[in-house]
Amino acid sequence: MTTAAAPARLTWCPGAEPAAFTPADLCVAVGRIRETGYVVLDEDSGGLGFATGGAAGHGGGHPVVGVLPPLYPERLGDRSFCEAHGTRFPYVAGEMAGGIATTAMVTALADAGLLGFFGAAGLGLPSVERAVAELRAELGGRPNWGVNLIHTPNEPGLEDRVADLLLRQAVPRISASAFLRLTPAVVRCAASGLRCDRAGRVVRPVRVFAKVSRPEVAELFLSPAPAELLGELVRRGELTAEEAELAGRVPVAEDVTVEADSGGHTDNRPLVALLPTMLDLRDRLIRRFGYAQPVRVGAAGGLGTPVSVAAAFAAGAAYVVTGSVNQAARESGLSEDAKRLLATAGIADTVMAPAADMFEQGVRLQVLGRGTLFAARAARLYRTYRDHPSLDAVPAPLLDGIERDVLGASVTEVWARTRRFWQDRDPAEVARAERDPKHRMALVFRWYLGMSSRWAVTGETTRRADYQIWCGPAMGAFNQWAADGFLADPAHRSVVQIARNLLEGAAVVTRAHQLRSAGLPVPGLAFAFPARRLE
Ligand code: FMN
Repeated sequence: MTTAAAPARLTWCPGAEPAAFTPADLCVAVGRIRETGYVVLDEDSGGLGFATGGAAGHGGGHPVVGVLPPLYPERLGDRSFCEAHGTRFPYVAGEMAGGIATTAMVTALADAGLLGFFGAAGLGLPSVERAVAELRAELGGRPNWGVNLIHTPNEPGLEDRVADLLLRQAVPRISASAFLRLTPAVVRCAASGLRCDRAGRVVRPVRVFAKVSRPEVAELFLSPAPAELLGELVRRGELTAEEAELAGRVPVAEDVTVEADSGGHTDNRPLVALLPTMLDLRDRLIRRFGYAQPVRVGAAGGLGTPVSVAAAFAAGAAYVVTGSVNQAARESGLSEDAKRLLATAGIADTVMAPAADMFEQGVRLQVLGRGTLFAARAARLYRTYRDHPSLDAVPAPLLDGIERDVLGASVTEVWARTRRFWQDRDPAEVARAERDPKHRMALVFRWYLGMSSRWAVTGETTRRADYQIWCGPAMGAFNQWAADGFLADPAHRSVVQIARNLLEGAAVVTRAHQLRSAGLPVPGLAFAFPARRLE
């Protein structure tokens, strides 16, 4: 009878560097993410250590109890994300309204293998047209760039015109946001150009990303478009029968970004609670509809440090989306003066304030609360609007205070300016305001909300106390993390260096966690990744 020889045990011998056994040495070793790593045993002490380099074999040296393959930032998310969008990294810089996410930002991201969305919301159609033309000239047929299509229930015509423009100009990625229901415009974006390849797979030349914070809205985007909407678009000649048929087999969006507590519009939900709920919903809908292609859920909201980004990937995010932190980048459209205010934000320096676009409904959004009085002043306007039927009905002392402390002008002057603006943009608004004094009050107060964003963009320092700067807790977290490294200098804050550092750091944090869960004495400091210049 023969017995098989026991396989020789794997051992590791040091090269230039010894294995790391102490907490201090482990802090350094976790950074070697691109090398194969060995969890090794010190037979004398029984302690576990971590080694890279050297030589693994079957001779002397430390016994190897585990092998960790190289860990690349490129691979932290769902592999299909990079394939679908032609990116190197599973990373998106979200749109920022009013052109704060500039064309320069989108181009820099695309050149670095990332994906960015131009911030079209709040801009008139001619400005969006110019931006799209510029991006097309710069980025041509590349897939990794896009533009925001924001739901504008108060201006449905605008949503249709922006959708028309994006499709006409073959913008490859469209980020649909603020939708509470599907509209013909967003379904048309999702279904236009659908065709079948030889293997019978549905091919999408234009891909819609959906940004959602509620399961009921996520479900709409994770399901095929409703037959009635598709039928209507075919009848109108905006989709072919084949496109509509194919749209019935795929979800409206194959990339759904779950937005937790973020800058701007937000439901303030914590990512760790929201993301698993949405991942579960996605899985159930994949089973229900039997999709052949991957459907990805990405994470947004609160991501401003390597640890947060690592946590999002560890929780199953296919990709990550940042927003607030990119406002501090060199390429952001925000004024230098406002960027300096942002740089002082701590984790608790954000507040909720009335939103210009849904002021009348009492919708609020998250803004910077430090160094500006915008939130308190806007709240005063909202309370006044809610409690009075017209400007004439507002008691004189209250109205005087609003004119002096908030508007910085009389309501008569503001109405004259507002009237001129709406006369150009949508005369029906003027007609309505002249019939309905409560609506007139809303338009006057919304002037302040609109201008306060503009002042922050142009750097109108006389109105610094009125700056409206959308910002979530990610910014304070970023400021604290960035204070000690390469990104401490505002000149180093390019959107690409921010992204690359968040991803590189997330990979290091992931490695630190791998080692900790393998039983090594990894200290807390190993999870701290100081930013550096990354090529
Ligand atoms: N999201 C949109 O869908 N449309 C917008 O127009 C828009 N504008 C934004 C403007 C600013 C200044 C900021 C900070 C965010 C904006 N967002 C907008 C949200 C971002 O695209 C992103 O989803 C969000 O900021 C991510 O969360 P974070 O702020 O915690 O990083």
